[in-house]
Amino acid sequence: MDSQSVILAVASPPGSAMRGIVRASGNEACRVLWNAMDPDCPGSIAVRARVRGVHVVRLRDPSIPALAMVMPGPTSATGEDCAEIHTAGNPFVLERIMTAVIAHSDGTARRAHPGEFSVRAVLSGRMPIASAERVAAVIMAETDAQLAAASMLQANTAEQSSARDTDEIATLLALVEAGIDFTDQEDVVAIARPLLEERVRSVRDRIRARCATSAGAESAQRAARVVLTGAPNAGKSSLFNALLQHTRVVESAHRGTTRDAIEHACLLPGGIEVILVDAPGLDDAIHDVDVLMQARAHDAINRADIILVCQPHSHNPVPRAYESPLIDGTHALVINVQTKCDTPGTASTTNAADGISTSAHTGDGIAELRTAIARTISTRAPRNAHEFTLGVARVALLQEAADSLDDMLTIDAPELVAAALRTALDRLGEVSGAIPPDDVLGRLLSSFCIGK
Ligand SMILES: Nc1nc2c(ncn2[C@@H]2O[C@H](COP(=O)(O)OP(=O)(O)OP(=O)(O)O)[C@@H](O)[C@H]2O)c(=O)[nH]1
Ligand SMILES: [Mg+2]
Repeated sequence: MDSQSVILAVASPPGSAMRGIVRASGNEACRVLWNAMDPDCPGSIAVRARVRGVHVVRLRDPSIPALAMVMPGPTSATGEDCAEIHTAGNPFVLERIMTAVIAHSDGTARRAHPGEFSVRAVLSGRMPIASAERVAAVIMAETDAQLAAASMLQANTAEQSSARDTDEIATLLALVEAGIDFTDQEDVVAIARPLLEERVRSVRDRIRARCATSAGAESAQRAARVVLTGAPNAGKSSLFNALLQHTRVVESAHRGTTRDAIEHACLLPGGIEVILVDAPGLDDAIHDVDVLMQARAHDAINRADIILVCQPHSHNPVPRAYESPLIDGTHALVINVQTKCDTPGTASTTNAADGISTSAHTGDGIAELRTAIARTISTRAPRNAHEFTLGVARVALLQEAADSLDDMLTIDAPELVAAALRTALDRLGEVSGAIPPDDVLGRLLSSFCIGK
């Protein structure tokens, strides 16, 4: 990761507003921003001299007045010199400023990657990794439940639990190393293998339990996958298009038209974005190509957060629910949908037990179904506060620590046992807030937006 460049980003929200902000961080940040200003104006000279505070300046291109805010390192948010230009919140003007600043920087400045300001803050020790994850979770939150979950990312709880495990592994490592170093001395007894295994198993189980209760954190931070399933010809593709409010997939009277899972982002009431997935109809596979189709359908269901079980509206007074062991076996939430409710001879009902009645042809029930999906997502609350005490990046580190302890249990050579314990110790050290390696930052980066 390049940490020398001055990084630049528009740090105000997209679109027009009263005020727009161009943010810069890096040890040359003040000089780089000064390059884009009228050099003789007193405010610009103060910027160039890295004088902390707010200065009135005039930009060169476009020639407009602006405010420049200077926050010299190491006490700035990123630990480096930070400077901002505050001006009219016009996206075109902000882009012109970005381009001009980069053009006049002699290669010193470049656009920031998503989350790069926060990464620099973590690397300089100005922000613990747990806080960075909290920022990421707040940015990604789309519902009240997710916002509540983000505020539950309690660094201290995670750090306290891992400190106990870290102590135990450090003790075991010391005992194993004592065995290696002093086996020729009578008064130093290496830890007996059965006792070592018992203690390692119990730390590993504690770590795995924490990973399991934190698994909800990831799903709270990404768009939910809403998968349409049911028998061939049930009207899934037509419903998919109706929910999207434009024709995206082929619908036809021919059974088995949809042969692959097709996904598309869909905006629901309340501004909730989901990934809508149209899948092949569930059927007994006969031909080779059908086997592949069914595999795609199964995979889509397994990855679903919400399943729309589609069944054509029944002429019978009590319709039999569509059944599939595959659907029964998932953790996804199920919404039953009765399709084709416009078919002659059927009465339209919106009964929770029978499912929501819809017609892709007349549009009946589509708004209700969109609202029902949005409501289901909003109530997809964390089951308890412990689920959200860790962020995604740290859960991955805990899993690596537990894997390393698993490896240790299969190894006999004391040197390799010590190496496996040390790996577990390192991973736990990273969880408790030591400088994280690049790949952990990479995971964080991918979930941030530019300017943070
Ligand atoms: N009357 C009526 N017909 C519908 C409705 N929705 C779908 N159909 C018809 O039902 C047939 C199957 O529709 P599709 O949407 O392609 O069904 P599907 O479930 O995607 O089918 P496969 O991809 O083969 O599994 C088509 O002839 C559609 O015109 C509806 O709301 N009302
Ligand atoms: Mg289809």
